[in-house]
Amino acid sequence: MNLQQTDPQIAELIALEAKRQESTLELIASENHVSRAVLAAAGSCLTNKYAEGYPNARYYQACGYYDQVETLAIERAKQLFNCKFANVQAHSGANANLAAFMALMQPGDPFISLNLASGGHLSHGMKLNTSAIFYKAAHYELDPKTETIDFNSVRAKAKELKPKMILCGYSAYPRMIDFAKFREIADEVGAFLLADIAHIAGLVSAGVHPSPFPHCHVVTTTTHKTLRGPRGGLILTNDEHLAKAVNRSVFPGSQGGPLMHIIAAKAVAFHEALQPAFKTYAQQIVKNASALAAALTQRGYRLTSGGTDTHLMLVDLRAKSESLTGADAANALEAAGIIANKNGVPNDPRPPKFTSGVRLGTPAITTRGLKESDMETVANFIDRAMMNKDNPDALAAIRGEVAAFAAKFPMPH
Ligand code: DSN
Repeated sequence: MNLQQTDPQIAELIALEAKRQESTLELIASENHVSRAVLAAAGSCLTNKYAEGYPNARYYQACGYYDQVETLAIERAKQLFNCKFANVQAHSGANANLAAFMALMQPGDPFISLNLASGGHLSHGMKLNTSAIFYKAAHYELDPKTETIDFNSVRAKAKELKPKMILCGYSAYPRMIDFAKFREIADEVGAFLLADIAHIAGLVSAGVHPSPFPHCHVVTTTTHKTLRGPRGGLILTNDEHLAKAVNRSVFPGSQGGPLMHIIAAKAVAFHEALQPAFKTYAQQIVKNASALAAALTQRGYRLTSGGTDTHLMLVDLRAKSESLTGADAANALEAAGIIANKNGVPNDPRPPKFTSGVRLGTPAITTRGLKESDMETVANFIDRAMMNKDNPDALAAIRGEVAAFAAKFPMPH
């Protein structure tokens, strides 16, 4: 029996969600639209089996095809990121970070990172997360003027705290990361350097953002953001000893059976990312972000750090309207068919529930085929929606225009 016959309620909800995705413009910087090939692998019979262990060393029988699938995923990941070792089993970015922490540190060891409020991630030492519960988290800062990484602050914190690990890589940081500079500081204090490239992985693999290798000891990422694969994690290194520690930290350290259907889908996504077309795609993501940033600036919005080098931008709404919160803006945008998330800006006086900013990203709309010339239209929708946040009729009218515009850009096949 198919899904429609077995469970019409869930089938209907999935169909509605597909319609929602098609008729809106997805600007959440961490989301994307995967290919049918990735969807097929993720929805395959590989979900049926346990394959605890690693290729050719499993704890269950009949893993022959799973060994081949995982080996393909590993080999493709290594080729894509030009490194020697890959673990493709991490269920998510947070799990990948947990395993990397376990491989690089002992419980109680100190590390430094950028805090969540300045653009970091909750798995980088947010007080309620395992990263802060089991390790000693401290934070370096952004330069208040440039709103970019303050390397004086990184060096000062590193010298003061002698961390076991320095973490770079962020969730809401629009500029390129200077991995070499981080490594210089890590070496000065004898720390490991961990990069979480979850947001920029697709850009890195396409050579549009500098690689964390050879500078970083370990690199973690998700596979579903700019990399355009299934929801999941990935851990990379060039160091054989660390690779073994990472493997142990993933299984049996922090996970049980791998999600083999998702690992197959990761392999498919890596294959797609190795094709020349993906490089063009990644370049277009950045061109679109830059064009959208310029169009918003022209309309009176302030972007933190003055713009973007990547796929995302952080809009500080206060320059346009002192009373417009990130929450208001994101709600108005959703009503107008533009999907984005509220986001704190550096030193945001408003709490995370409201914030003074929204984060916008171009990976998903670029997958749908939007180009720089379309960014004026997108900026116009965004501006009109936010300026009409209290006018439901205006928002409904914009929603209709957005749906008609989105219909011109089909989902990937
Ligand atoms: N939730 C992701 C993001 O939106 O950046 C990070 O895990």
